[in-house]
Amino acid sequence: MFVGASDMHYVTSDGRQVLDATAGLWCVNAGHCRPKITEAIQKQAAELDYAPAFQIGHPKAFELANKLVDIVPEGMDHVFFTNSGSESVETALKIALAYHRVKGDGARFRLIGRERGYHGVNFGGISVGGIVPNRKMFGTLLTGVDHMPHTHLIEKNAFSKGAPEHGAELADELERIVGLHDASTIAAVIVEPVAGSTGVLIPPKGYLQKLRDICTKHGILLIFDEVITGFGRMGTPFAADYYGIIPDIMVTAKGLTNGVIPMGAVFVKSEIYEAFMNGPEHMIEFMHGYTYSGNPMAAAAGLGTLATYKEEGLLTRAAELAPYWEEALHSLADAPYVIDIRNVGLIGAVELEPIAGAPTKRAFAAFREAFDNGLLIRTTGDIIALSPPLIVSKSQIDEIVDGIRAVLNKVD
Ligand code: PXG
Repeated sequence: MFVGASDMHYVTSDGRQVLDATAGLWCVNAGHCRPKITEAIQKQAAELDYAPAFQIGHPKAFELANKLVDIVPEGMDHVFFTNSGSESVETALKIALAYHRVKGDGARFRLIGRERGYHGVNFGGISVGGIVPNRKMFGTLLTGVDHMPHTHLIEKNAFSKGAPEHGAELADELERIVGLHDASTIAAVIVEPVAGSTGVLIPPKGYLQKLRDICTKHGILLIFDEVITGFGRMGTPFAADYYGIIPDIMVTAKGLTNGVIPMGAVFVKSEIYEAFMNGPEHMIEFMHGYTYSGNPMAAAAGLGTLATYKEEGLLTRAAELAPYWEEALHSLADAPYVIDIRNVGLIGAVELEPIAGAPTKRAFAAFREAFDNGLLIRTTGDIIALSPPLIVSKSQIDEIVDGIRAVLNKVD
């Protein structure tokens, strides 16, 4: 149980400090309980608690939308607010389907995801996602979905620093899928630029550009799910900036409000927005929206968060720390059980050899041991995933790495 938090640390119910190596769940990018965000929420709660999200507006939602458009990749000019990453994913998939339809291309109904992809837990997201336990319990899911292979080639790419060399050819699988179904039936491809939840799978050199080229060639929308990679995690504001590849739709949440108030945002290119704006004036253009879309408190939290990022240079700070982070993490190569180490920006993963017949057991033991020693890590399968708040210091990076080494020396 956590009962308090400040900057890089949580406080447990028994009064211990725990160093946060995961930014909560990849969301507290500016660190905990930051004053600008706290004050913004407090002020908003007393000023305007709620305004209807349909027909009525309030200034903070527009102010936030305009500020966001200034920092997202060029051309992503319009924003749709949601309340989570999962809702952002559903929103993006629905925009993609409806966009083709309003253009008179409604035969494009297929959505393509990827194995080991994570796009939240709602029906669209688990359908395009590629996590078997998240899918198998829930019936037929969305129809008309296909999946590209994942890019985790550990035999060829283990211990790569930054982008792995091998695997760009896996993007050609999209051509195979297009060949199977025909491009005229495919609405969109959705990928995480860097897959986070399934253990930090970094795209091989050239892979994302190939996806972009194939989508462009066939008139398929490319959706980047930047719920984890957005808001400075890569050392650039978004992974689209890091890779120099602009998607057609971008999905965000988490770092948008520093995790403090639930909020997500979906960004689209102008041509997508304009395709819906056909009037008449009194009609709804896109039949989708949430009671809490652009909620005043969330908008205030978003503005406080963006102000904090700007003042402290946090959307690019990870780029300065990335070389140090890379060296520190890779120093764990000789620690017990380590079979791969991966890094990009301020994201890292240490993959462990599973205990034979008991997958995840070793990593779970490592999580508990780390927690007892005052370090919060995240584990998924037998992978330790790391994503500290972007305010982390070099000495705290050392503390994280030394803590993991001590844990691996201790667990069976
Ligand atoms: N897309 C991506 C890429 C995500 O990582 C979601 C969508 C869904 O967001 P919401 O806000 O609906 O949870 C996510 C969420 C973990 C972990 O430790 C990651 C997420 C959520 C919970 C745990 O890997 N990512």
